[in-house]
Amino acid sequence: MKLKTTAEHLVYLLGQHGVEYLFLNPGTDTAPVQEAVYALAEAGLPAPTVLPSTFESVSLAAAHAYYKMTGRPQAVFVHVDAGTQNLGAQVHNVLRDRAGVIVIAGKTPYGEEAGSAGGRDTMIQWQQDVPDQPGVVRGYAKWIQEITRPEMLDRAIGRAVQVASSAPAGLAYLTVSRDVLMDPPRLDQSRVAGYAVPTPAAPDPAAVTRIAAALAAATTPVLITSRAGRTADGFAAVEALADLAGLPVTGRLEGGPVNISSRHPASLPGRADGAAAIAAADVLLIVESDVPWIPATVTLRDDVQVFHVDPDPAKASMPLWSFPVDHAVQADGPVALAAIAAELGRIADADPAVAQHLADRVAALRSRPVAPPQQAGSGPITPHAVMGALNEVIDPEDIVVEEAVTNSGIVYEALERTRPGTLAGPAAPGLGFGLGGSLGVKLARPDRRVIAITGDGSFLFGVPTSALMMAADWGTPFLAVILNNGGYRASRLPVYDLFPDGVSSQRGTAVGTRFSNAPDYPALAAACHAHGERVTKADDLVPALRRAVAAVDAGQAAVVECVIEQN
Ligand SMILES: Cc1ncc(C[n+]2csc(CCOP(=O)(O)OP(=O)(O)O)c2C)c(N)n1
Ligand SMILES: [Mg+2]
Repeated sequence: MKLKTTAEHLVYLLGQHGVEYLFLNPGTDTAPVQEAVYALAEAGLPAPTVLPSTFESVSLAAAHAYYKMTGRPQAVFVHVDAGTQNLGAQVHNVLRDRAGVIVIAGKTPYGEEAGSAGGRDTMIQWQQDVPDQPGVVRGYAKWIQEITRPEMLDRAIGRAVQVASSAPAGLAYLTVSRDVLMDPPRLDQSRVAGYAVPTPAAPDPAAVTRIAAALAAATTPVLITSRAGRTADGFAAVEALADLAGLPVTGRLEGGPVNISSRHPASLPGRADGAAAIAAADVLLIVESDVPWIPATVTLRDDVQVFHVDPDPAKASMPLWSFPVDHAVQADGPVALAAIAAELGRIADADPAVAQHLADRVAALRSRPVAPPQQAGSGPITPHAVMGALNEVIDPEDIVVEEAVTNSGIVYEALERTRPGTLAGPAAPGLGFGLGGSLGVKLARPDRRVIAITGDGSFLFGVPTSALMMAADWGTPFLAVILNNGGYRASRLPVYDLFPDGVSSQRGTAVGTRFSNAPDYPALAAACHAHGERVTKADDLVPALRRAVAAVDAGQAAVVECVIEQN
């Protein structure tokens, strides 16, 4: 194998470590990498597919979403400190959603003498030399490394993939200067094998027995989970335990996965229903939920037993985290849930009284009234009407990327999502995930239709010009449904809450929260090669969405602006 530069070795190694996509925002620092991509192709050597990006936060959201769908970290190459800064709030989302991604940033060259290969040759290379480039992501990255010598490369890339993928998964940040990328590669001791990613942790058997026994004896147990449904196995385990134990399931996270079918009798998607069930619970089983309830609004029973299962139950990345926990178990949520269900099944098999008790709880859950699916209806458009129209137009297997902010609750209550893996939001509040996230989902699941449901503010945070351009470039069309309420409702309501008699309440508005010069969204879509629609009446939702879906199915991105109440 003939590799001429460390850059060629780097790109080659990424592929050898299972990285399928390299999202690239090039700059002066990436010249050796750009040449490497063509050189490897010319030599017929395998390498990741390079996807050109025109905004870094969009590529990071795509890599984040790709990890959510596949469990495989991808690489985002950004330009020195400036490109790292443009990753923006998406580094927060990666941390909080435990997404494995590798960010590689160029570092300004060290060499400045004449003839230094890759050394400094423009003024900006002094300007790019900042005291602490990794400091930009230090509060969010799981692991940081600079590749200072060609012989480090194997270890750096192997470790980056290993660390990014290990639970809790996260951001691995590598920097490498252009002169190191130009160095001859060190292939003599190259090793790809031996960077095993730990398998998901199984729970301590004694803890499983204790939790199963508590569930067997409980009267009003509740399962709180925000992300156990992140895998198909986890989704199955949640439903199996709910079916066996008559266990209501709450704790859904805005932008989180489908943990339980919206048609399942144990599903409690409403915040108020969830809070009431938690307050009445004698046993709380928290599985992979960072914020199981809001302490200011829920008072637990004095005799409640709280079990907490998480790959990282100490949550050291959250300085203030003081939810009361009686028994903490370090384990993968889906694995633990399956083990708990199996153990509870054994207890019930051995004790008819327990079996009867569980059957009674299941019967009580099944007797709860389940509302019929939401429909579009007619009249002015409400967020409920949009969900009703989507219920009619989209397929159960379509994947919805949710970033609906103040309408997020309505998405979970009114949009039917019955299958695992059909919801994929950021699961964290750094706005701007929706569009890039949809690109990543579509890359990972080219056979599925992808639908982003975003607020108008979130749509703009998603850098739509870049994201729609990238959808056309990458061949990853998606539908963006904008819930246009004329601005930032989420930033207005807290002003009214804190100052019910304040000036803002009296004026019926709050500074900085209404868009008076919003773009013409269908025109914006058209300018970016996408199909665009504006809908103002509920009756028109279904036909407009059908036209948009047809465009997406034919390979074009689409934007449907739904004009809803500006309250
Ligand atoms: C990157 C980023 N900037 C600012 C915020 C603060 N913020 C939270 S919600 C919100 C408004 C979102 O507007 P929109 O998507 O239209 O949803 P709406 O509130 O109208 O439902 C803002 C600005 C944030 N979460 N993330
Ligand atoms: Mg809005």
